[in-house]
Amino acid sequence: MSDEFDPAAERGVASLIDALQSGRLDRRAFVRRALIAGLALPSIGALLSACKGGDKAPEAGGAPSTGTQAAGAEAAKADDKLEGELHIYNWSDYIAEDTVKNFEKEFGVKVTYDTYESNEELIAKLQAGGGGYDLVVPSGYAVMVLSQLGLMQKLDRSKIKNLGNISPIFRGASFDPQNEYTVPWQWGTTGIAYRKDLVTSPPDSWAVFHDAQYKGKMTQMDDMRDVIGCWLKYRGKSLNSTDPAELATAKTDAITAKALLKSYLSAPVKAQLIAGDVWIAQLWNGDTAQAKAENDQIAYVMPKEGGAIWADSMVIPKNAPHPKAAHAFLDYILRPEVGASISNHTGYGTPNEPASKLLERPVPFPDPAELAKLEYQKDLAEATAAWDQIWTEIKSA
Ligand code: SPD
Repeated sequence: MSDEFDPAAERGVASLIDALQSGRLDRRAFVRRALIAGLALPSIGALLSACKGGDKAPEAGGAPSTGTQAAGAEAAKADDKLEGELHIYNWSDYIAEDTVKNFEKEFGVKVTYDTYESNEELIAKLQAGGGGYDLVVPSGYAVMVLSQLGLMQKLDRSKIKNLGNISPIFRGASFDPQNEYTVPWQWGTTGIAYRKDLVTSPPDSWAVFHDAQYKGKMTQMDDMRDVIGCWLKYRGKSLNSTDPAELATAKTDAITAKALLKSYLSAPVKAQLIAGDVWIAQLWNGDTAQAKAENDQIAYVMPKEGGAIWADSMVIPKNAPHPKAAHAFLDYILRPEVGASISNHTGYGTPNEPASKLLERPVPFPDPAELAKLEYQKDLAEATAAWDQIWTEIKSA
């Protein structure tokens, strides 16, 4: 049911009652609007029980309520008035088209939605104190960095009633063992996307980026962790290595590959894969699935040497200006139908257990044999500076 109606009329209690009775507002939206209009809780409860229209079924996720007592409880719940705005900073191509629109409509909150292409971009923005964001979506290792920088705030779990939908696999993660700061968003892997119709044989190793026959037709991601990480995996090392000798070899391998690359490009490479300008790209599984939906000659492979698995989580930055709206969004995302819609659109796996049963194309979590080839990216701690230096040298080679 829509709760859209003329904002000018919203100020009048009479129009609120009219909207409720005519079904243009459901009970929850009525309570929220009535509180915004300055009505006291007992009056709202009395109005709800007096209004015939208030007997209509509440929208999904709301509790059915009858009579003054239930209406009062409903009103009390909604007493925690949401701020009118919410600022979200997320990876590009990582949400369904209607996720934000539906939230704005239901909760009466105006959302500003900006995107980034790497964890490093996000960390730099928050570290510089910029953005004024209420929700951001770092990967696990970046959560650890934000935690050390004191840039996150603890969640008020009492405001997130759908927390029970999170699959046990995604609880108690090493980056948030007590589940105090994060709500998982999506998970995925980093492998190779390729054009079946344009390559001579399907790639099965990171070595394909050293294959001169594809010069100018390949890209690697514009992401320090993924590029250096893949060259470490290529040599049988951990993608979290801090060993100087291993990192030096990874740098040499990366520079050898760079001579054959068209560019370093992350999510935006999809358009070039679809068009056939790029034949082989280091890419995430979900972004590859999005490209495949446009051109079924696109395929994805995890190289035999293995690669990265990651989970990205929503967190509320320390000085978020709209924390109540942020909590409401977290709870909304954890609804099964909302989580499923995001995964159906992005092609990534959902950490939401009931949502996983609603997927159009299920993305099963890797079995133990597959997991053995994969590695989670971890915080590099004091070795971050060395990685930064190597990445700068690769980029400028
Ligand atoms: N287009 C969405 C991509 C999300 C990738 N997040 C994780 C990256 C880990 N290196």
